Amino acid sequence: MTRSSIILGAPIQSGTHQPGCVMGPASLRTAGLIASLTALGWRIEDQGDLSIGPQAAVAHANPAVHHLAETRAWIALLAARAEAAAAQSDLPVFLGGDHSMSAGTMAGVAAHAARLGRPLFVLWLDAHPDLHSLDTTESGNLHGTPVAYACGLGDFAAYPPLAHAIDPSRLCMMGIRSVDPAEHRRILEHGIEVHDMRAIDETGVVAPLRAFIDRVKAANGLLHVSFDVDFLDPGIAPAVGTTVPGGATFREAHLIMEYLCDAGVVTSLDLVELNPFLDERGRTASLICDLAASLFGRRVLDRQTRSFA
Ligand code: Z70
Ligand code: MN
Ligand code: MN
Ligand code: MN
Repeated sequence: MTRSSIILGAPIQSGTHQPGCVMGPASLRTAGLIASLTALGWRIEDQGDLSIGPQAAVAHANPAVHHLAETRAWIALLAARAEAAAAQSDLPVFLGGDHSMSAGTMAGVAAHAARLGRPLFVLWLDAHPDLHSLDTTESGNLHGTPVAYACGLGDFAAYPPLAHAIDPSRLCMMGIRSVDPAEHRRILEHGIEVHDMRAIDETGVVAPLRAFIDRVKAANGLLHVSFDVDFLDPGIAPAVGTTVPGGATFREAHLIMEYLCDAGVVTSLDLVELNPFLDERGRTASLICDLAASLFGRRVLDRQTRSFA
C-alpha cells in the first residue's frame, strides 16, 4: 500500500532573536523536497504554510521572555494541525520555522498517540536539549523550551494547556553539545537519555539508535523525530542561527535516517531551525532534503550513478 505524508509549513521565528527561519519552509520546497519524496513512491499532500493573526503582547514574570503571545498562538495552532496530520497520514513532516514549533507538533502527535492508546517516543537530534521552562530561560528565546513543555516539566502557565505529556523516559537525545545549567539539572532529575558528542565519538550512532528503536518496537510505540539543523556540523550545514562546532557528520546523519527508514518506526518528523538567510547557495536546504529522502527510503544504489566504468 502506498504510504502517505502530509507536509505542513510553519514559518515561525518568534522563538529566536535572529530573523530568517520564516523562510525555512519555502527554502525546503525550493530545494525540491516534495518532488524528492514523491519520487520515492510516497503519496505527498503539501498543505502549504500555516499562519497566525496579529497577537496582543503578553508579558511574563521572566523579563527575558519575548514574543510569548506569538509563540503561544503558534503552539496552539500547530498542536491541532499536527494531531490531524498524524491521524490522516503515515508520516507527517513539519517544516520550520524555529524549534519552538515542536512544542506544538509534539503536543499534537502526543494527543494522537493517546487516542490510539500507544506510547509516544521522541528522538531529539540537536546540539541543544531545549529543556528550558519559561522561568529558567536566560536568553528568552523560546526555541529553547519545547522539550520541557511537551514533557510537562516546569512553569508553562502561559503556554496552551497540555493534554498529554510525553514521559521523559521515552526521549532519546543525540548530538547534544550545548547545555545550560538549568537544562543539565533537568536531564539529571528526570534521567533523560542523552548521547552527547563524546558518547557518539565513542559508540558511533548505530548502537544507541538500535537500542532506542528496539524499545519503541517492543512497546508498539509511535516515534516522533525532531531534527534541528544545528545537530549537523556547521561545516556542512551553515544555515542555522546558533552554530555549535563539533556536530554530526554527513555520514552519521544519513546513516541515522537510513537506519530509521529500515526500522519503519517513524510516525512524524520535524525539520527545524533552517535559516535560509545564512545559507550558502542553498546547500543546507539541499542537505536537509536529502536527509529527509534517506528517511523516506532513498538508497545509494537508487541514484543510478556509477563512479567506475
Ligand atoms: C540556549 C538558550 C537553542 C537553538 C536551541 C540555546 C537554545 N539553550 N538555540 N536551539 N538553535 O538560548 O536557551
Ligand atoms: Mn533545538
Ligand atoms: Mn539547537
Ligand atoms: Mn538561541
